Amino acid sequence: MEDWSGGRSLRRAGSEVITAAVADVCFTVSVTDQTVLTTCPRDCYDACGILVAVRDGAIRSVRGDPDHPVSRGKLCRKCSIGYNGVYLDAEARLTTPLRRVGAKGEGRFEPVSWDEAMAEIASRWGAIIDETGPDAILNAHYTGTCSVIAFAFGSRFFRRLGATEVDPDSVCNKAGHVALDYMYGSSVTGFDPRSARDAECILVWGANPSASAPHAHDDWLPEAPGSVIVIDSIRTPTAQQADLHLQPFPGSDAALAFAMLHVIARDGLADRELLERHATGWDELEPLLETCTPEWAEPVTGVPARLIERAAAIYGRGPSLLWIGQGLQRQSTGGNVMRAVALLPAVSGNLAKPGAGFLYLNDRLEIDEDWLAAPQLGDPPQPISHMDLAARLEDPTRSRSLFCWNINIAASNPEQTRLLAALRREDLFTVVVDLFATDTGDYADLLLPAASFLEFDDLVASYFDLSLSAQVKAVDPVGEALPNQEIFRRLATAMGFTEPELHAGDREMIDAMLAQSGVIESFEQLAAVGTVPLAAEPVVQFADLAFETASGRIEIASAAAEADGHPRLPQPWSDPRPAAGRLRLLSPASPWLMNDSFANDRKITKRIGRPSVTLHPADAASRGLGEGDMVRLSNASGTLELAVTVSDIVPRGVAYSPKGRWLKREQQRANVNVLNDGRKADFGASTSVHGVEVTVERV
Ligand SMILES: Nc1nc2c(c(=O)[nH]1)N[C@H]1C(S)=C(S)[C@@H](COP(=O)(O)OP(=O)(O)OC[C@H]3O[C@@H](n4cnc5c(=O)[nH]c(N)nc54)[C@H](O)[C@@H]3O)O[C@H]1N2
Ligand SMILES: Nc1nc2c(c(=O)[nH]1)N[C@H]1C(S)=C(S)[C@@H](COP(=O)(O)OP(=O)(O)OC[C@H]3O[C@@H](n4cnc5c(=O)[nH]c(N)nc54)[C@H](O)[C@@H]3O)O[C@H]1N2
Ligand code: SF4
Ligand SMILES: [Mo]
Repeated sequence: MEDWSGGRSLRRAGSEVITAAVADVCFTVSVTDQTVLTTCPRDCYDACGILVAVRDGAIRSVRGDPDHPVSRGKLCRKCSIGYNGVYLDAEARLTTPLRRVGAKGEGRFEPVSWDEAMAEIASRWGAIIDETGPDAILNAHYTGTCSVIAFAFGSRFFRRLGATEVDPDSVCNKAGHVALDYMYGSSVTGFDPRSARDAECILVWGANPSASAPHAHDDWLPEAPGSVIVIDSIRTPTAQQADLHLQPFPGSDAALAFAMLHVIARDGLADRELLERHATGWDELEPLLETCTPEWAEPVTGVPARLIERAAAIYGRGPSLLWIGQGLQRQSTGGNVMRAVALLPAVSGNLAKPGAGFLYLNDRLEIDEDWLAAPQLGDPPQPISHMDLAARLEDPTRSRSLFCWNINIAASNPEQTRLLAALRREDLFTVVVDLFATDTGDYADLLLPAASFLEFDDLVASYFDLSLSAQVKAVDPVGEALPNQEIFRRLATAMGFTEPELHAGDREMIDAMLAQSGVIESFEQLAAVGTVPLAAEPVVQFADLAFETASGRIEIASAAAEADGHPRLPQPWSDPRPAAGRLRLLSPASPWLMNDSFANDRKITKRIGRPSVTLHPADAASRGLGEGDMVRLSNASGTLELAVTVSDIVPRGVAYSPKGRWLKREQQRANVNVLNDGRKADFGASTSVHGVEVTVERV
């Protein structure tokens, strides 16, 4: 990932003969094909460069751009199959607007025209606004696509409408954002991955790049000169490949962080000058560290004291990068965990110098957020959390319509049984926009076809690398499908909203953003190279040691957190272990799925096989279970039957079953979220899905 710009020539649609074998897909690009350079806009760290071979207006193949610094000619296993499979399958894609004719959930529809669909929405919403107010319309969305316009344009529309937003990040990573905001004043100003060249150590904490950032796993980490430490409750492939793996019990990471800080302070590795001049609260924190010895942490976290000593010594010496995963904070005290882990760079001085810093997510493209969001269009009502969505949808006085786009709540949200029951409400006017007929779509009154990223122009800003890329239209949208933003422009017209912000064209917006960013002059130039770095040289995180907190310093002690009802300082907490007979259930990213996308791809379905749960050999043995046995996972929210895999990649007391399966393709018409009670994390009303506990018994 070192070389971003060197040697990249400007390329345009060309002709070449290339054969590439990726996963189990083989492509042959013929001389008559036109190739289009574009970018994967999914919710993924990698933001791969893509080459699309097009012949006679149809896509022949979608593969990695060999010249792209991240993808290097290779897409991940899921996209190399899915983008050549279900994404191009006109039978699987939605091709026309649909109106429900069957019962809710049944998935029977008839085609209607876009004009009819828009008129129906405008008329239903007009009545709701008159009778109840626009806040009874719920806007649920997330990151189906992360390309800038397709992601952001809807927010302009819903702001004008006055709808209630379901806080998108609350289903994913909100607790972490809130925690890092308290301490550093920003959660999206991460390290520049290119600075790995100056790092003696990369610590990956609660992220699993082998699934969620495949190219970071394949290339970036192995090529980094420093040692790699992974702290993950599961021995993931990234943990297996690391120099050192610490395997704490889920939810015990704050205690582990405190023990590492104990070693760092004890061994003279604390950066007292930085703490004195640029942080608040070190004097309050240091006494808390005294009793948090590695010997104290060993039984609390399950990590041997000697490994804590080693990890703290290597990380503390530095320079070190700390990658803080999103999986880490999906715990009931996930906000506290994030604050505790985020102490490491501040206390050890692994900040503001080459090869040092931390990363949660990067959002470094300089575009005018106010211009993009257009706050002048109206003050939206108080958002609600995805954790409260099922309850809100149960209440007909507070929810009369639901508009879901860029998200498949039936598969990804908590309280699955309760949510589906609420979606069955005849009086809940439901509109779903997607590429496919998802489970959520089956409950829609109107189901609208979205164009895929291969079918329109946009911009993509990686949330890992400091880069900007072009999403370039390769072919016309399938059938009558439309990009999200065009759907919102048509809705604005149907609602009689005339504000120019709601009718801005894609090209106008792309040009404005490129001008604001100052990164490159024109979309043509960007499209020709695919991806450009935001800066020529690796950027040093927080180089000026200025922080956007109230004090302008790193707030180890946070008055803002205290005002929100949290402890002033991060605490050396750890969750109680599950009660006897229960296991902690982790349901993180699958390497074969993108959240719940691709679960309808034929080849991928074959690859992932039947749904399974991985148990530690001791937990399997104590229940008399062996490989392949069927078990029932249960708790107060629901039950799920799964096939057992026995492996010590999970610690004793932990069960692993990845997320993302489609309910309607499962025998039980449920997925792992049927077990998720939607309990909130301590910060940001955010998900604590990795805190779910279950009993496991033979079927
Ligand atoms: N048990 C469990 N549940 C989880 C998680 C977990 O770890 N465990 N993780 C949570 C997390 S981190 C997240 S982010 C959520 C994600 O959950 P979702 O947001 O539901 O997942 P995605 O598959 O990314 O995207 C949703 C839908 O967007 C559609 N889509 C793609 N492109 C477009 C487009 O251009 N326009 C429109 N309108 N639709 C498009 C896709 O086809 C897909 O159906 O799930 C959460 N749920
Ligand atoms: N293939 C694929 N890639 C994806 C996604 C996908 O679904 N599939 N989803 C995308 C999205 S929306 C997101 S948010 C990111 C998420 O990407 P990640 O940040 O990698 O998050 P997760 O996959 O949820 O979990 C990462 C790891 O956290 C570990 N973990 C869980 N609880 C704890 C704990 O308490 N302590 C410690 N130390 N470890 C813990 C899990 O074992 C898991 O290996 O990935 C993105 N990329
Ligand atoms: S999902 Fe990630 S790894 Fe896969 S093609 Fe897209 S950017 Fe690359
Ligand atoms: Mo996510």
